[in-house]
Amino acid sequence: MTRHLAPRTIIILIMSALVAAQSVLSQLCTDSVCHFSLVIRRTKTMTHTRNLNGRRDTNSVKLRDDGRLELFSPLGNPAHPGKENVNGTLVPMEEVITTDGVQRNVITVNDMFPGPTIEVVEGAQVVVKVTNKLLTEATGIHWHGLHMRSTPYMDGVPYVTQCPIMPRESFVYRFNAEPAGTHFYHSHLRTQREDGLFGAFIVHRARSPIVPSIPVILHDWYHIEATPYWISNMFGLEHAGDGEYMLGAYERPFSHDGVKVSSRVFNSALINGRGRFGDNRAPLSTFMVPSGGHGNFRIIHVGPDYPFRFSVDQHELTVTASDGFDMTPRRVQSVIIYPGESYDVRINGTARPDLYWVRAETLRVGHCTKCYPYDEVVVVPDDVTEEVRAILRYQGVTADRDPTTTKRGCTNDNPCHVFNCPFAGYPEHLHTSCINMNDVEALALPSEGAGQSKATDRYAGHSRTTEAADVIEIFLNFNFAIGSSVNGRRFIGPTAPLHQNTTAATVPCDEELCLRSGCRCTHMIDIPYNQTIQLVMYNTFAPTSQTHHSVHIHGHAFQVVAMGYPSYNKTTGRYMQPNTDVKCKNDLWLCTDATWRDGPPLLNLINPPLKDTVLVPANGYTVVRFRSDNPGHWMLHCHNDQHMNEGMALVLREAADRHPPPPAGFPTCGDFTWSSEQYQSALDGGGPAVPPGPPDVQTTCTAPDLQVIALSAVGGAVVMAATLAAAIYCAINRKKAASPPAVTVAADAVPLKSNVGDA
Ligand SMILES: [Cu+2]
Repeated sequence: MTRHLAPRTIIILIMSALVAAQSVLSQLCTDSVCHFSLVIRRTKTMTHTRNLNGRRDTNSVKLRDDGRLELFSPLGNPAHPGKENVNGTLVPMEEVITTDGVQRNVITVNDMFPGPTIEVVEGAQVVVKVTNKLLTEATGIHWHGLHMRSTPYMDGVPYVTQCPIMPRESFVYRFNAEPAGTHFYHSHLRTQREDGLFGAFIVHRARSPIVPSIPVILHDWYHIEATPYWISNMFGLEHAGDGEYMLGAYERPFSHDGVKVSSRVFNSALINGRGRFGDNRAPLSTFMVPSGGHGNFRIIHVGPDYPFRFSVDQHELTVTASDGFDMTPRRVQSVIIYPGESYDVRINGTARPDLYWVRAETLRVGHCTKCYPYDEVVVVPDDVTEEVRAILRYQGVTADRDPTTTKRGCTNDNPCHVFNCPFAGYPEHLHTSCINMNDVEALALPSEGAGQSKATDRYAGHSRTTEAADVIEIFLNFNFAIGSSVNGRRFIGPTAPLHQNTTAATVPCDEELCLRSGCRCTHMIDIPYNQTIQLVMYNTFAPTSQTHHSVHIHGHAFQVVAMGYPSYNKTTGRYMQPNTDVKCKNDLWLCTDATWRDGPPLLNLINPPLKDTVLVPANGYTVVRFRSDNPGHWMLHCHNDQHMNEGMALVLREAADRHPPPPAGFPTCGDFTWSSEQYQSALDGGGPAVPPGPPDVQTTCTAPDLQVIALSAVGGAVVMAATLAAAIYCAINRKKAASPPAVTVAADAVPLKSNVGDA
């Protein structure tokens, strides 16, 4: 019988004896059933609301040169009663969502940015009522890193696991808090996460004391909201040329390995919702650490695009876990974190009591002067800095100023170590070495069985064998062959949750077409129950493999059993030749069918690290394993927002015959259409008596998908051909549509031959 305890949710501002964070509100619940309420709405940054004569008065806020915030109103003069005392009035920075000091619209959760941290104990039943108070947008919250065992329809992916939550509606999520560790929640509806719909979700290990910790939420930040950004770039992508907010080819940032970091115009970044644009004096987040003590930081990258290298001046980081899973601690100077990942790090207060810079820098070292082909890129170092800072303050230090610290140097005698590099190493002269995820060992803990995904062959030893009876190996190509895609398929999301089994809600993949020339479809891969699934996620075959990806799986964690890197020039750190372990079986460009060239590489099956989001290096590959013991529809996608939305995603339909049905009354949704006969029957007063028939013949062709993609792909040279192809496509479909049975023309399985996209 379910225990219905009175909710005893404790609202606390994290102010432990050990460590304190800036303005991150935590909701800690240690009960077996925990209730939370999240209210989603939009607001504007750099505004302040005050009570004035019994009414709420909202004004813009100006950032002064000294970093303080003052109210501002163009109406602030004696001619406007009630506004006389607006201009120049100082307001506490805690009462303002400042982001980077530039005003724009954002999404808040419970009026907070980032949203409140949810903290529960492993095994608790978590009940979250999400209320959508957005004006016109639907939403849905994904619980990133939680496995939703037995409740896959609670995974929070609109149109995949549930209907979107419409404006004014609420939806109650109810699920088990498992596994323990650092996770987060965020909108999974298109680009909504970028605008602020996120927060940390901490699951404390059962039967262990709750150790105070601080979420450190990283976010690359843009001065244009996600929707207009997306419209602009979709316009660019679909009409040849780059979007308004995309960098031109010669402006794009590159990392040491000669791989492009991003195509987005970098504005700024935020740590727990705060940063600075340029050299302005916007308030920054501050973390406190006791001298001689330590702080436990839970770093989460919720942002859409740029990876960050996180460090604290003059301090070592001890990395203890990633994506919630403990690993053998490693002491490093910095950790690189990609969108969707989390890292737990301990920082010891061993330096002189003072203020120190906390830094999250992008991987930019320069830009390209020869940008194509990707294996011949020439990168020229530049002094463009892309970073966000926060402040580490030793307890007792009261100085009200910025830190003046610098990073410690890396020398031959005292080299630096970087955790989770996307490449094999740094240029020699930097005296910096990489610890890659395949160098990492999981830390076995007594409660491993409960908290960590039921790992496979965990103590079986290193192996080259994938022939075991229950290992199913699936090769997945992430190399941008036709833009953001997996195995030559750009994902088209369904129009109704998959458990509804609405045939018309998905666009089937034309396998022959997808293999031959690429396609757009609702890409689903069936995996049987209770097998070891080995995913080989490869990103090879230049010239298209020009970016690293961070791939996230829902419903599982996986073991990272192997990673393969390209070859590098040791002096410069530059990429030279792609890894050749994976061999294409068909078209080299698309490579929708692949295998191992000489059998699988050495797989670490002894103590591989567990993660739910992992790097797939450019011109290399990553091999992961999980046990298919959690029936459901699970997204697998790149956590770069643009890549995902362009189609670098698929659904794993795991144990299709064992999906638990959603509870009675679970919302349903989907497309609606009706026929002329039904319409006539309605006019005649017959109403719904006529059974639903086929919809009307569609006479307007929807071929632009074909046309615009071809246009964007290769530019003007094929404009005429593409236009002609589209015309033929329309003509054929009109002819088809004119003959019974009538069909709608869907944008299905459109042939693609493009290298558009990326970002
Ligand atoms: Cu990606």
